[in-house]
Amino acid sequence: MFMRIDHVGIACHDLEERIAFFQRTFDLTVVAREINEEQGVKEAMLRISDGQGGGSYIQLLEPLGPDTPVGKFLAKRGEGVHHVAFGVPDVARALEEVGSRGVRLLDETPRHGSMGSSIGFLHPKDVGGMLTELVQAAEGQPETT
Ligand code: MC0
Repeated sequence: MFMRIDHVGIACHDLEERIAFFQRTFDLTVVAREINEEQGVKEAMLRISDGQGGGSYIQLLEPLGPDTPVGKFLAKRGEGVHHVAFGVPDVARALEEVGSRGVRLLDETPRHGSMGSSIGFLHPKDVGGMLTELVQAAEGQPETT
């Protein structure tokens, strides 16, 4: 079902500060920035690789407010890894399959994610404590070719 790790999402208080850290420390480059109102985040994608199975990224996430998933996470746990996202060929089908195997879906149907992708989240309590995202890359993105 999983093709690759699409991205690791990292929660931070100050997006610009965290981007600068990843750029100067790991020589990563920002390839996309977005405000996703539905998810309550301002985010940046930093490319790690364009491997044969598709790209992989670090996703830096700053909450748009305290009453958002990332805002609540920061208040409770502080900065750090917020979720891991796996690339799948068909996110609607993957959600249906995983749901049928007993994992609670936070999204019954796919939502809009970074860089035009379609995404769905799985409940962390059903995945060993790891908030898990499934990602289907947008048409035309290297991930789907
Ligand atoms: C909460 N929990 C986590 C967690 N957030 N565990 C691991 N990783 C996380 N990130 C744990 C809590 O500690 C708690 O455990 C239990 O899950 C329920 O959490 P809660 O605090 O009672 O509930 P909420 O209201 O904070 O909701 C948590 C939940 C929510 C994961 C359901 O954040 C959610 O629906 N997330 C999916 C959407 C999302 O995260 N969007 C932002 C990224 P205990 O043991 O205390 O019961 S958007 C994004 O990333 C997009 C742009 C993209 O990739 O393209």
